[in-house]
Amino acid sequence: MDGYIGWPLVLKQLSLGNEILGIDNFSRRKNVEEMKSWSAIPILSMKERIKLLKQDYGKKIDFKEGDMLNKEFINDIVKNFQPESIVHLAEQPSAPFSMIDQAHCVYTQHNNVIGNLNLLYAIKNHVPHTHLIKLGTMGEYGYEAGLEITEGFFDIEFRGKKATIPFPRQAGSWYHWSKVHDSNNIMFACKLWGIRSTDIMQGIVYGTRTSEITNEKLHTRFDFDEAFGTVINRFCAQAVIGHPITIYGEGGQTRGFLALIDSIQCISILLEKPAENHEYRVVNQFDQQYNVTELAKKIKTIGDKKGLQVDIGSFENPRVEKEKHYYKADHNKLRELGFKATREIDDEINSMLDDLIKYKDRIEKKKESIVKAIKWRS
Ligand code: USQ
Repeated sequence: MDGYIGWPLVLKQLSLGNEILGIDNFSRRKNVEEMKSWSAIPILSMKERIKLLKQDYGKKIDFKEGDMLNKEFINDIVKNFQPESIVHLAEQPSAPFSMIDQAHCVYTQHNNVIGNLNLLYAIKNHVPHTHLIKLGTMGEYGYEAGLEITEGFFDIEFRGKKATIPFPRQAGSWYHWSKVHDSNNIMFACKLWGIRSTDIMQGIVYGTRTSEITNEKLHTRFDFDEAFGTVINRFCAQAVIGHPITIYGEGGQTRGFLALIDSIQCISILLEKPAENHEYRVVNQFDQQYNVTELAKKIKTIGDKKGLQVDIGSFENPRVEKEKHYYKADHNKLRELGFKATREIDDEINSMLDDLIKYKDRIEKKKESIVKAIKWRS
């Protein structure tokens, strides 16, 4: 509940009148510290956050510190709270972090895959009808095949036989593979035990604001270091301190993107409209697609108008990836369930830059964390 998406999701769900039990082991704060960085926008401690929420929501909000790797902890929580839905965001989310070395690779896959298995068993044992919403990633499909990407499954005719099978996964980092392993495990658990789950293939989320973030105390974290800052957020932080925008290689890498407020909207829709009993449902969750150079140019145009004098740089690509590729992915299911994007990317970049300018000093102080050159092949 302490992460970039978890916190604003809790705010949204409380505002809708739902009762929430949040858990976290604070690994995100620790791992960002390991990168010698911090959230550009200051955030309260969990103790302060809960105190604040209790003023408005009383017993509707509770929090327990604990680790998904502790199977007794997760079993007890699920058994005692008897949740109607579980949103599982508790994973190590950074591809570069997982590529640092063997220890970071193993930490990421152990944390993500075993934590997810512990949760699946807790659901099977105590709340078999609960709807599990699990955050996966568009990166599970990968960007190599040069084919259109469907939502989870596709129809195939092979040697005279027809079948519907999972869309091939070709992830590009140890982190992205951990999400593939999770997806396979969830799909199998749905078949084996008849539990129900929505596996979200989410694109890259950006932004600082949601409707419920109405004052500084309610801000969510905002990372910009090489491991935990994702591309638009990072580029905006760079623009604010006059650091050249770090385009890797040719800059033709294309991804699906979604504003933070719309990511929260999508998860809220999925909570309201759960998968059927026994169903393993996959949704592709993003709004628009852009390549990295298009994003840098947008940020330059908007930043220059604010007098930031944004410089677009070209950096040797530390990753192993295609720098130019075909990209077309279906993303119809959430729209069919009622999702409508509420933000234009230019407006969001504009408000993000305004929010970050206030914390320019904090970004400056940790600017060494922007380029750490975590080489994926070394
Ligand atoms: N990139 C740059 N310069 C930078 C940072 C990134 O050119 O300074 C490029 C990367 O080379 C890459 C693209 O931008 O081609 C996206 O990088 P990213 O760090 O924003 O995103 P990624 O590593 O794919 O991972 C992020 C989140 C992850 C989520 C995923 C969604 O960290 O949790 O699963 O986005 S997706 O990319 O759709 O798989």
